[in-house]
Amino acid sequence: MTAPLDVEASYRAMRTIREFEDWVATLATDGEIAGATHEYSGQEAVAVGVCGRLRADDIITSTHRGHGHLIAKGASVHAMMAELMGRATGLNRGRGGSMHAADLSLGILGANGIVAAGAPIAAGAAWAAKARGDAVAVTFFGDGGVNQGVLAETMNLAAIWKLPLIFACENNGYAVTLRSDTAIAGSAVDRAAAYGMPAERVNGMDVRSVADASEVAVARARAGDGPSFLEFETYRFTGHNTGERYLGLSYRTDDEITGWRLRDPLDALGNDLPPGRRDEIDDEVVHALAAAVDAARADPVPDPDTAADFMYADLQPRRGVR
Ligand SMILES: Cc1ncc(C[n+]2csc(CCOP(=O)(O)OP(=O)(O)O)c2C)c(N)n1
Ligand SMILES: [Mg+2]
Repeated sequence: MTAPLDVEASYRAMRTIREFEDWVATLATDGEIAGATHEYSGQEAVAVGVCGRLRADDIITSTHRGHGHLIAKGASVHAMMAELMGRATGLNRGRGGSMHAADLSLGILGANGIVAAGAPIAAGAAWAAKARGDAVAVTFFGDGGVNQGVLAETMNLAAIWKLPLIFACENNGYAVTLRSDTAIAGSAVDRAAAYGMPAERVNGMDVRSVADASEVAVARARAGDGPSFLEFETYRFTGHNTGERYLGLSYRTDDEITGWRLRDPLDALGNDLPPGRRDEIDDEVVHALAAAVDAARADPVPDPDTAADFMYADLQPRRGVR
């Protein structure tokens, strides 16, 4: 038996991610966020379902499409927005931006601009966690990450070392414009199963299904029984990044997008809330995000004289060197 879902908290978290991404699109369009940014809208049930089954001391590694993972793991929306807007108050003092945002105090070992590169980092964190106690690690990656060699290497090590690691594959159907069903030979879950770990395909538009599958995988990892692989079937409602809206690409049909929008994870769960409660939460989230954006706008940018600060960690003196 899996634990019941906290419907209100899960809906609030998903709504917060959606509102954050709507702001990101606006701010990127207006030039208040520099460059293109990858939105997570449509995939909220995955981040919230997985992270809702983690403890504060558990670890995640994220991707280039990372805002949802970070918010679901508890990152401050003000500090994230400030980070994206290059402010000194940002999660990483405005130096990382969307694809390098991290908060080690929350077990967030970072978004990552390199496809699947979070996997070996999570494996190392899982190895350390196993040596210290019973924390677990989750690595998020997309269908594009499935074909990266580093993922195969990491799955092998995780299985052979019985690491407390969950491979959370978000199959949103595309790697940029490349359809996953034309790119992945065989299937992602069959590949994972070949390493001797449980591997399952899960409805990634339904937060309950995600949470239930995650709970089982987390319990297995915490008990010392090793890694699991979960392939979440999901969809990104917007383009590969905020720049795609100007490109007029036709790799997805309107019918396809509309069909997936009918499965919006916020509607699926929002309908379970008592009458009127959904509107109240929506209002609260809208106000909270507007306040976060206002605060970030008012925050200072880093002093140019500090541009070279924080480039290197303070190293321990080398042994034998005085
Ligand atoms: C190793 C590597 N190869 C190529 C890229 C360029 N790139 C950035 S995102 C992306 C697509 C990733 O697709 P997927 O893993 O399915 O994630 P999604 O964008 O769908 O969330 C690619 C090819 C990269 N960042 N890293
Ligand atoms: Mg993808």
